[in-house]
Amino acid sequence: MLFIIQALHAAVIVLYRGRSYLNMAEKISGSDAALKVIEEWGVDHIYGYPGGSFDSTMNALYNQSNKLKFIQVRHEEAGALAASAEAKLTGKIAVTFGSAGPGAVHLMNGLYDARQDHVPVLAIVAQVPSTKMNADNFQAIDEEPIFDDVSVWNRTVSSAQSVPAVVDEAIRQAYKHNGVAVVTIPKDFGWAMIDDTFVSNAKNHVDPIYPAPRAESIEKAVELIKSAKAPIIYFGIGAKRAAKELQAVSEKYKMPLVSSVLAKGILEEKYPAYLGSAGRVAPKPGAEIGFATDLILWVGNDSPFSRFLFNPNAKVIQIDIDNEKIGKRHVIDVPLLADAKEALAAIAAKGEELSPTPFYNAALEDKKNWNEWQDSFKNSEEVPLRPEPIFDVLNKTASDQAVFAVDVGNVNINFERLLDIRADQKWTTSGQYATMGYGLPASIAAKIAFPHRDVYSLSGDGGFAMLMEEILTQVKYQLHVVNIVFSNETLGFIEAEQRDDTHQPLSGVDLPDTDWATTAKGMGAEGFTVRTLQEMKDAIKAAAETSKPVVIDVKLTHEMPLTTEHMFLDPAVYPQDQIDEYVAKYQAQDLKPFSYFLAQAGGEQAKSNVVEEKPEAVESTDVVSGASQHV
Ligand SMILES: Cc1cc2nc3c(=O)[nH]c(=O)nc-3n(C[C@H](O)[C@H](O)[C@H](O)COP(=O)(O)OP(=O)(O)OC[C@H]3O[C@@H](n4cnc5c(N)ncnc54)[C@H](O)[C@@H]3O)c2cc1C
Ligand SMILES: Cc1ncc(C[n+]2csc(CCOP(=O)(O)OP(=O)(O)O)c2C)c(N)n1
Ligand SMILES: [Mg+2]
Repeated sequence: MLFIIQALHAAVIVLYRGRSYLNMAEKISGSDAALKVIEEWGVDHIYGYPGGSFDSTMNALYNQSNKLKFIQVRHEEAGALAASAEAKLTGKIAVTFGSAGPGAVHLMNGLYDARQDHVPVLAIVAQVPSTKMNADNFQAIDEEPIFDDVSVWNRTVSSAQSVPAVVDEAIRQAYKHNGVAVVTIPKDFGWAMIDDTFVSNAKNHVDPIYPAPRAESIEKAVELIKSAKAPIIYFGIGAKRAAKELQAVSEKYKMPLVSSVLAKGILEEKYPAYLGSAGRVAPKPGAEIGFATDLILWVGNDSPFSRFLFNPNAKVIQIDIDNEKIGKRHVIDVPLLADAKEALAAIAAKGEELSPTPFYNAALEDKKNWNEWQDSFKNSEEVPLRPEPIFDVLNKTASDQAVFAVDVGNVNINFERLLDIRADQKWTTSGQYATMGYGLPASIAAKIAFPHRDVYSLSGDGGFAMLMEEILTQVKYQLHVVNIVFSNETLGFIEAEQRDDTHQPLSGVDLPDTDWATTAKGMGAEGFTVRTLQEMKDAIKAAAETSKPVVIDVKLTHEMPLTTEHMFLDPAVYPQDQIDEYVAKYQAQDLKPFSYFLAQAGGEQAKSNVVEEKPEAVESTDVVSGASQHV
């Protein structure tokens, strides 16, 4: 009996071994399997910073360095910001990582940037070995809860074998929800050898299809446009594939265009009916027009300030692909749940062409007046320098393919107003999250994603100092980025708020004069200090002649940019002494208010710049300009 049992047992073992021999898969480490999936999604580099808990994945990065390049940033925040910027610039998922504990926490600021600007980013977060988790060990923190808010999807891998499937799922979720997916991998799962059987379907991934507009809604929209006296188009980044259609609607129905800040670049700056953005950073025509309109065609725009920037009584037709956004920022009359390109094309195809109205003609004249005023400072020899000559040099020397990585501060105002963006140029900033320190990491991402384009980072002296260690990353990878620092020895954007909004004594905004050129040289980059227009021209020329990263420290005026939020120009609204003070402060003698051009064009004075019922939250808001809601 015993013999029979032993024989059966032996037979089972032979059978089992035979089966497993037949099915035997190749083995791969958990971390190698994770990286293989990332590569299959078309990613060829990954930003991060090593740590002991990430050794297994660093080993895999070493193994696969011919397919997946590791970009060693000098702060995990910069890696996450670079990934976010790259996703904004390319529309593709970008990947970043941090080691357990502090490395993970450092990622947070950059991940929030991706969250707020709705771009797909994968964050791989290391964790101590599974056997050491949850038992008060070195660098062992409960990572999942801290990533909950920032992410659209956030999981800790629970077995080595599932690592590749979980990474694949994370990428799908990041694309689906345009946000941050976080995968936390305990160190031992990264080392463990697993069956190399996972197959990703990345190459068959498809973009979503958005609903077509309803015919009856298009008809209603066209009727409203035709009966309006002062209709405008207000578009956002959601219209990025619809430049032609925006122009078609504008030209057919004679509607001036304004945009969100992020939508700068969808239309070329020189397009005559495009008045720039609305809001605090806006040029004057873009800031004024919203209070003179009676109908807004609101396209792919979710700007948080927008409800303060327009006549609250204006009618609104809103186009958006996301039903959560419909009616969110303004009371609306016609919802169009549809892709911007399709809905605009349908509107353009529908009605008869209209003749230019006094309102439309006034808008074009307003833009001309503003451009001439800005241009009058282009050759200014004022010292310390005004921003206009600096941006004039950039407009003349940057190529048609240039990429601009814009930090947060007054540089947003100056870039918005003074950089004459061209069709093939690209730019990025930290839009809704608005984090200082964005410029340098974003420039690294731009140069890596587009090595043949000329790349500029533009920062204030506050923003530059926040992540300036990333010059070392530019040096390490020989990234020829031209970094321009606008040194005004103040946190200017906040100084202006303290002066103009809250009327308080300046508090905590002053910065010391710093020699950024020497600092850059100490890090292995080229450095130039610019105090005059000629020095700027020389520095840009020298920058083109080196392959090293370059830092150009522009010693800028301490004066703030002209405020279009608290704009005292219209004698029908403001007392003359207030106008005189404003004009003298900003050398604005040649600027005329929109009402002047409207009267010239034979139009009626807009009543709409008087807000009939002030919303509660705008108690301190200037009713004509929609003053600051920034904090
Ligand atoms: C210092 C600073 C100051 C700023 N000041 C201003 C300011 O004064 N004015 C200003 O405008 N911004 C300002 N910003 C930027 C601001 O914070 C927001 O980031 C920006 O206004 C959002 O722009 P958006 O609505 O175009 O983009 P998002 O917020 O990304 O919204 C895009 C919208 O488009 C929709 N969409 C996407 N795809 C499509 C499609 N195919 N068809 C139709 N709809 C689509 C989305 O559902 C969403 O509703 C500032 C930023 C900084 C850093
Ligand atoms: C991380 C972070 N901290 C604080 C702020 C608030 N903030 C917005 S702009 C700004 C000042 C920017 O100063 P600087 O970089 O010198 O540019 P400037 O406005 O002087 O040109 C500050 C403090 C922020 N947006 N991000
Ligand atoms: Mg500054």
